[in-house]
Amino acid sequence: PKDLKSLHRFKFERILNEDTLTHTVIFLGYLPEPEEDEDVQAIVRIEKTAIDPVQVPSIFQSLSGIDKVELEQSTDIYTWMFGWLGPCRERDVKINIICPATEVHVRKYMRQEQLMVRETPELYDKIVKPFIDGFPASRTKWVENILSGLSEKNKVLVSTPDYLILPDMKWDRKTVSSLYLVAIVQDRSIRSLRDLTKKHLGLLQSIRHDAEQVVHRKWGLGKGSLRMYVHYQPSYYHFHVHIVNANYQGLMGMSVGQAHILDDIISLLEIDSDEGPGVFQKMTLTYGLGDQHGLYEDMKAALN
Ligand code: M7G
Repeated sequence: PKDLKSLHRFKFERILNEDTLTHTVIFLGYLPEPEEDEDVQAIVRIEKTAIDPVQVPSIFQSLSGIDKVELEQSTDIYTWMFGWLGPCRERDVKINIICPATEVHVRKYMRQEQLMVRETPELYDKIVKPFIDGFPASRTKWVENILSGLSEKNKVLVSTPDYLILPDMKWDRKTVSSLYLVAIVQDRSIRSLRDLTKKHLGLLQSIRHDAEQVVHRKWGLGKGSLRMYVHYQPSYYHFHVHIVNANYQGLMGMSVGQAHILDDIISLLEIDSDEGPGVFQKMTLTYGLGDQHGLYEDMKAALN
């Protein structure tokens, strides 16, 4: 099949595979073959092409190439929506807008060189803790808006006095294979993984349990279908857990060093001693830092 006419003769049978990360779908079906009487089996892999930087100015720069949008959510400085590039089409693009964007946002989204750093408890006290304490409350306003019911209220899936579970902004709320939820805790004193102690075991176990229950109830996902993790360093220093479909692999935020699996965190706290500082206050945490990250210069200097 080399032209549109022969493509139109494709008889679809079933989907062999789909991958939301690479934007591909693979069909099994049948196509006519000139020499054969009957149609023959055919595999068709369709991949959405990458956004071409040369085309970007004409289609996207003024955003005028976008024909239609459907607003998904708008909260604080974050808005996300779906866009169509023409009539009679599947929705083409997901559009995330940060406005007004701070310098921290600009730096976060820039291409960056990574440096692996080892954060000892001493470096945490000297460099990282003051950095975290220096963040203005406005940075996590979106979190406060969710916790107080000001935004995304109708999307909350689990609500307890200790935490909420709701769809992450990264998810389209439709494609189960890329399911992405986030659990946000009420306790503002847990700024990051570093603050977790044995006393938080119940909270973490309960988040794990509720996440499993809700995805089973709502989407029929069984045991073992979720990958739950905590970022260190996170972008937002208000404790939250990423809850992702186990089959949705290779995401940006899944790197070794950055994503700490919730089950391991729970296990480490379970075997931790009851006396003195806990394991996360004592351990050296190693992670990659982008050269635009606010900690980069100080942590780099500390390497030498
Ligand atoms: P993180 O580990 O602090 O940073 O995770 P990351 O963005 O580098 O992963 C914060 C998580 O919260 C991310 O998965 C975001 O997609 C998600 N998130 C961020 N904002 C601003 C919102 C929001 O307004 N609503 C929802 N539902 N999720 C958000």
